[in-house]
Amino acid sequence: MKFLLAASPRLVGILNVTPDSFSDGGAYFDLDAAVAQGVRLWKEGAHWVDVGGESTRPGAAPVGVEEELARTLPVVEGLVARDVRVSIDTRTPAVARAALAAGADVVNDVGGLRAPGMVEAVAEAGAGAVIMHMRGTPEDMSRRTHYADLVSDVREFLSQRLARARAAGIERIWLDPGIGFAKTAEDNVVLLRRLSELGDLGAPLYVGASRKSFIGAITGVRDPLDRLGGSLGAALAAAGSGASVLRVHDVAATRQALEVMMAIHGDAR
Ligand code: HH2
Repeated sequence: MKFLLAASPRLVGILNVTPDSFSDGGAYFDLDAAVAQGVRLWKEGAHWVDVGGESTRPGAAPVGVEEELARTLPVVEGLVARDVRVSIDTRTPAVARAALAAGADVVNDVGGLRAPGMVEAVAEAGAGAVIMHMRGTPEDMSRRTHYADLVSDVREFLSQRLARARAAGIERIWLDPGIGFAKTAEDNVVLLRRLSELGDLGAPLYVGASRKSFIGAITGVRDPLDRLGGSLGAALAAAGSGASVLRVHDVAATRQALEVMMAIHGDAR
């Protein structure tokens, strides 16, 4: 494997304000606990704290707009008031608009900005966007894992959504292959192995592999909270294949792993 790293990837710290997220569900389902965790991730070196109010684990049912707003908006406000840079993890334009009005910097949309009005909400606010590949919705995506050609499908989707976002005037865009979204465990491994093939689409790459179930499938570790080692392995592999942003639960540990990797393989060596 050949590494050439111009710069260390930026880290996004995950903050799920949900009762049911697959690894941190319930832990920050309280305003004070959520804001404290967001500040902690920021101090550990996150470039953004990604606030989400809807679990997107396989099979998860959608949350209503009012509920998603009630969960996320006070947390976004609390973090912005503490000078934390925030991204909002949502598929819902009304939630995106409210979070951006409250000072969020980026919309992270696992739906790839497909909801009517989402592209406009991001463009009008002058915000950045993460466009992720998924098929269907979290509720039905586990049944939509049959691809004629996985990497081509992901490339085609991302490049079409990128063109649409650029045409609307969105300038800061990251592209995400959607690890764990309508993919088998093997698909996730293939996408990470071939990540560099997405590097010429015209926008930097964003990868979220932290604690996901393919790590359990590889290692046999069942509890997501015990998957730090596997998550670091995935983070380093993604960094070595050109990812510019890594979305992680464990910011301090990932930063430490990247510092060592950069000292060995970075182009400043
Ligand atoms: N993964 C999750 C949520 N949002 N956003 C992007 N851009 N990329 C990802 O891979 C991604 C994401 C799912 O992980 P998590 O937030 O930890 O769990 P849950 O969806 O159960 O809240």
